[in-house]
Amino acid sequence: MKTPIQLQQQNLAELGSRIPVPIYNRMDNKIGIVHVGVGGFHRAHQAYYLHQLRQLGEASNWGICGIGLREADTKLSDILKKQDHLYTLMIKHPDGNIETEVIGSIVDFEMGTTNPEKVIARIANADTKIVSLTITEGGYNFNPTTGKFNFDNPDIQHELRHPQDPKTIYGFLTEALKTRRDSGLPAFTVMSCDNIEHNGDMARKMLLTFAEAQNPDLAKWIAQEVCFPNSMVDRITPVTAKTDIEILAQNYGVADAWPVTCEPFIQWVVEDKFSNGRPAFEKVGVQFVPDVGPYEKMKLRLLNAGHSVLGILGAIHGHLTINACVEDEVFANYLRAFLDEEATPVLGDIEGINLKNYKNSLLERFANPNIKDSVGRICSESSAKLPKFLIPTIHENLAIGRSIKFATLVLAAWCYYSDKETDQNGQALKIIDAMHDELHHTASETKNNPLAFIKHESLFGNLAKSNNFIRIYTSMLEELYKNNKIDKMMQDMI
Ligand code: CS2
Repeated sequence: MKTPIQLQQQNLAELGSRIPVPIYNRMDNKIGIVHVGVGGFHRAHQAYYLHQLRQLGEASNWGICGIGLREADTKLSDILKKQDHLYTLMIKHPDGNIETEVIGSIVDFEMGTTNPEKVIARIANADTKIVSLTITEGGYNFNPTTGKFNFDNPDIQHELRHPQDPKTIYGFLTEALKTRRDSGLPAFTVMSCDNIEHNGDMARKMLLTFAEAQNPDLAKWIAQEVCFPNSMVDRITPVTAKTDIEILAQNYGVADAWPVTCEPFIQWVVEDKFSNGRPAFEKVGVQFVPDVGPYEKMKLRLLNAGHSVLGILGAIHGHLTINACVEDEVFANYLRAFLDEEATPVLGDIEGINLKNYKNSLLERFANPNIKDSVGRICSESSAKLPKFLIPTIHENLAIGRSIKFATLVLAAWCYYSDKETDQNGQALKIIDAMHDELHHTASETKNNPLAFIKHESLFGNLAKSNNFIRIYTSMLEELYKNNKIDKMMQDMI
């Protein structure tokens, strides 16, 4: 066993005999991209693409400065600072092989909670050409049913009154854009990389709504000067486990406090609309297209919704990982039935893509036994995910009188899960959701009122008013509350 070497810039040469390390000079890197919301996904995706580009000797003006806007980001910020912003990517293949590589494209990190002025200055700096976002589906501050900006959010209220003390992405972007406009600098591109349909359009609409309320003149300038490309991003990135840190230290001799693990598959499809230039990402496999809409819809309604189907049903059955779900024939067949009979018919035309192959590849990716993507990660923040991934499929099928049963069982199971907070064997479930308390409260009224849970219009729209939906949903709830086993119910439907 090798004694692990601390991951740090000064040790890169030595580490290079153990695993691949950056061969470019990180120190001469200008910061061209400010990325808000650095989690595992950003580090496995955009930062990895950029790292590959730099390995080719390109993109020296496009270093990344990470930004954290939540207290919870402090841990990663501290770890990255100690490691000179280096981290290891562990790409886990289905055959057990792990490709490891030190990634060097992130070169700085700032916390908006403690250093808001520094963050504003960094975004307003002339070198910054792109501000990219992975702030999660819930971070856009809109009501998923009405699509309206949520002005009730106290942080939004605060920054409207105190533009110089921003809290959310909207406050930081407007303050930095104002500084740029006032000093005659060009705007930057706002590039959303979240799993939201028309993510760029959504970011634009929300930012303009906020800016109009804060400074209508500035809003006009933003509308003219800032581009918001839509994009589809894809790479399954499970939560890093303690064992990953141990494997890296023991088998590769690298001491990294927070490596990132991911699957081999990677995809990024982006609209080529940038206000102030961009790296030549096409050289490392990024697809630039005029309209990303069909790709986004396909990915959200098949992959992400597929995850949620396995996640919620798997959670109450007692499966712990996504691969355990698809190894279970009932779950695999059920997923296939949902994808074929409900998700696909309302996708519309996806030109140039063979959907059958795409769905086959999803099942293979979900089955990767080596990444052990937890059902808990998939179910976390379901209140932000299901209205974007799954519920639109129900609405669209209802409108044309097609099957809704496979998706509806997921909503009934979500109610049961939110009420009981245990699986069907009585094991406690750890539920992570910004709406946890409200969901638990309404779900626990189900016994007296079977429609209590789906009354949240902001999540379910008007499903509670559709007789067709109510009939299927309530009979499923009844079975679940009689403690009929979920796998038996699924088996009977396929
Ligand atoms: C997952 C996504 O969070 C979820 O529910 O579906 O994180 C998914 O793994 C990624 O979007 C894959 O690109």
